[in-house]
Amino acid sequence: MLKLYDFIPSGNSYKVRLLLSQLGIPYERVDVDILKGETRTPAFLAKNPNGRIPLLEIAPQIYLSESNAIMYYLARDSVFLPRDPWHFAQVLQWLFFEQYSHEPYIATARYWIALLGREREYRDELAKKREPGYAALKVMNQHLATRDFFVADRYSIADIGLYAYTHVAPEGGFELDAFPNILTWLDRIGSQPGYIDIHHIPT
Ligand SMILES: N[C@@H](CCC(=O)N[C@@H](CS)C(=O)NCC(=O)O)C(=O)O
Repeated sequence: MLKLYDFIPSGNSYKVRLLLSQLGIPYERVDVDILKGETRTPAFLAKNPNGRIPLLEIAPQIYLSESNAIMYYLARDSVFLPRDPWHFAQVLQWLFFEQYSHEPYIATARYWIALLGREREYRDELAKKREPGYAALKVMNQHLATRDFFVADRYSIADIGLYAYTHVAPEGGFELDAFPNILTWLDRIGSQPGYIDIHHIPT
């Protein structure tokens, strides 16, 4: 059985939990508390030298890291990943966008404020996250002006990848009210079959 090394508040981990739920794939969940340094123990570093979750054990001692790579692995033969090269490449485009232009700003701000509770301490660093974070939201909002989903007008792992940290962006101080297309899209994602919210602990 697949084993997911996971931390419930993590948006990167949530991408994988949400996809596994929607694929109906059973798995074992191993809680790794990043706030207690559990990703940096010798035992965990032997599994993922990069010291981060999510981490998927696809067979005994065969590990895959990086949330978006894990989503690709799980979704490869499913309706959540288009097969034709043009749409497949667009899914990659949005997943790379998420990791380079979105997550470093929106997720990091949430981590400092909501998970660490250190808004005051990180005030200057947080200020630097605002402009690029809002720029990413603007790009998403524009794209969604004429589409229901990010690629090929079908729900895909591109949507899951972007949903994970966008829907909790206000926890990092990013207000979404000025982005009506994003708000409608968030509702649309929340009504997909098999949807679970980020707090849901799979049994
Ligand atoms: N690019 C990676 C980022 C993974 C990541 O940053 N994981 C964080 C939690 S969201 C983590 O494990 N932090 C613990 C640490 O750095 O020790 C992905 O998409 O999976």
